[in-house]
Order: sequence, then structure tokens, then C-alpha cells
Amino acid sequence: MATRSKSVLFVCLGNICRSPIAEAVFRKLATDKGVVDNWLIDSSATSDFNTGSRPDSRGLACLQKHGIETGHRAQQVTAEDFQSYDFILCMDESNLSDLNRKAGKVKNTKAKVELLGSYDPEKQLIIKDPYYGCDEDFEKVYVQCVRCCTAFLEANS
Ligand code: WE7
Repeated sequence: MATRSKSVLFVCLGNICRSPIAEAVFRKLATDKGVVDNWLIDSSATSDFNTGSRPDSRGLACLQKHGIETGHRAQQVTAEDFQSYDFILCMDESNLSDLNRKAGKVKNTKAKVELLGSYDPEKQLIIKDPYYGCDEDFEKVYVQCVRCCTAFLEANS
């Protein structure tokens, strides 16, 4: 398989809570499987509100607890992303409608825009915004991301 022949962009509202966790988890899983060089992996926001920010400290603590680091800075999804990525995977119905509205303004879109939760073997479709939640809510996001990213990677290997 050629280098970075497949691509996935994880997306949530601000790119500081859920999508940086999903990105870091997917990169770890792909690394452990020895297939990380096949993938372009990134994460972005539907909103520009947090552009340039580091992930939420509670999310960083959660990742660190599981032995994962990230130096990600928040960025907003671009029109080009819909033309270049194979998959744009988001967290909730609000993300999905924002992304589909943005995609509708772009010519020659390639990306499959889907809920990351649609890959969950335990069928929890929505990965809820933990922004106003507690550490436990971030842990729940992490566990959902592990289940979904494992299944997504398996489905695209
Ligand atoms: C969030 C957020 C999240 C909510 N990350 N923010 Cl204050 C605001 C306004 C527009 C866009 C963004 Cl991103 C933010 C900051 C960052 N996960 N979740 N805001 C949120 C959650 C429930 C109800 C309302 C909001 C703004």
C-alpha cells in the first residue's frame, strides 16, 4: 500500500474535545497495527471559535492516562477537505448537518461524511459533547472512540 493512500478527518464543533481524542486514538490504533503510514489522519472543527487552541485539558488528561499524546491545534474544516479526504467522520447530528450544509457548497466532493458512531459495534450512534461535562464524560468519549476507530480501521484495512 502506497504511503498515505487513505485519509480520514475527524470533526466536532470546536476541535478541542472530541475530534482531537478521536484523531489521537485512531493514530495510536493504526500505529499499533503497523499501518499508520497508509493514512493521512487529522481533525478539524465545524466552527472557527477555537482555531489555534490546544485540546481541552480534560481531554489531554484522559489521553495521557491512556498513554497517548497529541500536539494538535484546533483548525476549521475547509472546502478543500471535502474534495481531498476519503472520510470525514463526525460526532453528533449537529456536526453532520453542519458538514452536509458545507459540503453542499463545494464542487467535486469526494469525502464520505458519516457519524463516527455508525461504526460502533455497541451501536451508540452519538458521541456527546463533553464540554459542559465532567472527567467521566471525557472517558466515555475516549471509550467510544476506541470502539469506533477500531471498527473503522478494520473495515478499511
Ligand atoms: C463549545 C463546545 C465545545 C459548546 N467546544 N465550544 Cl462557546 C462556543 C460557541 C461557538 C462555537 C464553539 Cl466551538 C464554542 C465553544 C467549544 N465542545 N460546546 N460550546 C456548547 C455546548 C452546548 C451548548 C452550547 C455550546 C456553545
